[in-house]
Amino acid sequence: MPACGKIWTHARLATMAPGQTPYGAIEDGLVAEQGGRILWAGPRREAPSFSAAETIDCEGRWITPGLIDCHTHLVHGGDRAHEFELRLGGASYEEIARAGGGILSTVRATRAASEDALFASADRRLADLIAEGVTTIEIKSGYGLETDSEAKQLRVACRICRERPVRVATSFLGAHAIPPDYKDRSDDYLDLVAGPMLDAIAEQKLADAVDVFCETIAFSPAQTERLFKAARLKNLPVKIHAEQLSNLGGAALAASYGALSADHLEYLDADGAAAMAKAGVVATLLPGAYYFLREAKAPPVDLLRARGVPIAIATDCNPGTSPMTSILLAMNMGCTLFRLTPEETLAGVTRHAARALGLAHRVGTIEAGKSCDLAIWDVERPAELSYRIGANPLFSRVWRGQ
Ligand code: DI6
Ligand code: FE
Repeated sequence: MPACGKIWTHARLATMAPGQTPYGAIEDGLVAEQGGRILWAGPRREAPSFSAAETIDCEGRWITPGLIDCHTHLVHGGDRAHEFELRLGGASYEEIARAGGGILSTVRATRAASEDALFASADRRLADLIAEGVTTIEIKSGYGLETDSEAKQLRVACRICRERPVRVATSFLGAHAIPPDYKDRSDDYLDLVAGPMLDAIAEQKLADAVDVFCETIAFSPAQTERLFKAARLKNLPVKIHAEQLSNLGGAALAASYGALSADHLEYLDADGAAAMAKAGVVATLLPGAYYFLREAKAPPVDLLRARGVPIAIATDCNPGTSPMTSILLAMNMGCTLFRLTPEETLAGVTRHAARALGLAHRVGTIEAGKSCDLAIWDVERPAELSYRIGANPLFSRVWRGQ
C-alpha cells in the first residue's frame, strides 16, 4: 500500500491538463500528495489504495490547480486615487503627467517608501489574491527607475516569497518609464538599465526574467532589442509589454528572442501573432487595464486562437492603469470584454500562466510530479469562476500540500 501525506477524495477535478475532456475534468476524482507534490491524481476508482496520513472528503466540490497571476506590479508605493478623481473631473492624462503625476508620482512614492512599508502595502494586496486561491504570482519592479530602488522593490518581492505561502516569480522592469533626470535622454537611461542596473540585479539574483515597456511613450523596439541582448548575456529570459497603445512590432521582436510572454497586445497584427505562435510565446491579456483606460480596441483573440497562441490572463495589478486585486474579476472581464470562454480564462490563470513564467514543469495543472497547489471551490461547474461578479466561492486553498 503506497504511503502518502494527504488525500483529497470525492472531488471533481478540473485538472486543466491538455487532453480530450473540457477543463481536463474528472468526475469523482482523487488527489494524493507526498512531500508537497502531487503523487497521484485521477479517477477515484483507478487510484491505488493509499495509506494516507490525512484524508479530506471534498463532498463533490471542484478542485482546480492553484491560480496563477502571471503579471503584476504588486510592490509599489502610494496610490493614484486622487488622479482618478482629477481625471473624472475632466483633467487629461497629459495634464496630470505635466503636473508631476502619472507613473512618475508612483516612482516618487516608491523611492521614498521603506522596505517595510512596501512590504506592508503589497501584503494587503496579496491577501486579496490569496483569498481567491492564487498560489503563484509574478511581481515586477519598474517604479524605482534607479538601481537601488529597483533592487529594493525586488527584495520586497523576495521577502514576500520567503514569508508568505505563495510562489513568487520576479521580473526586472527597469525599462518601464524614463525617469525625470533622464528626460530627453532615453538612450542614456536604457544604457544604464541594460548595463550597470542589470548587472546589479543579476549579481544579486533578484530577477527571474527581464521585462520592458515597448511603446511610443516608453521604449522603442531598437532600445528593447538592446535590453534583450543584455538579458541574453545574463541567461535571463525576457518578456514584454507590447502593442498596448499602438503597434510597434514589439511582440514579434520578443518572439525572436524566445520571450516567455508578450503582454497586453490590443494592437497585435497577424505577423505578430504568427511570430508568437512560431516561437511559442504566451499572449498575456490584461482586461483590467483595458477596462480602466476605457480602451476602444480589444486584443485580437480570434487571431490568437487561429494561430494556436496560448492565452494567459492576469490582473496587471498596478496603481495607474489597473488597480485590481481580483483574479476572478480578471477572468470575468476576459469573458465579457474579450469574449474568451470560461475554459479559456481558467486555462489562462493556470496552465498558460505557468508557461508565461517558465514554470510549466512545476505548476499550472493537477498532474503527478507537480507542486500540490490546489484551489477547492464551492461551485457546481468551473464556468462559475468566470461567470460571477464579486463573488468568491473559494472553499479552501492548498499550497505545497498545506
Ligand atoms: N503599462 C501600463 O498600463 C502600466 N505600465 C505599463 O507598462 C502603467 C503603469 C502606471 O501608470 O503606473
Ligand atoms: Fe503591466
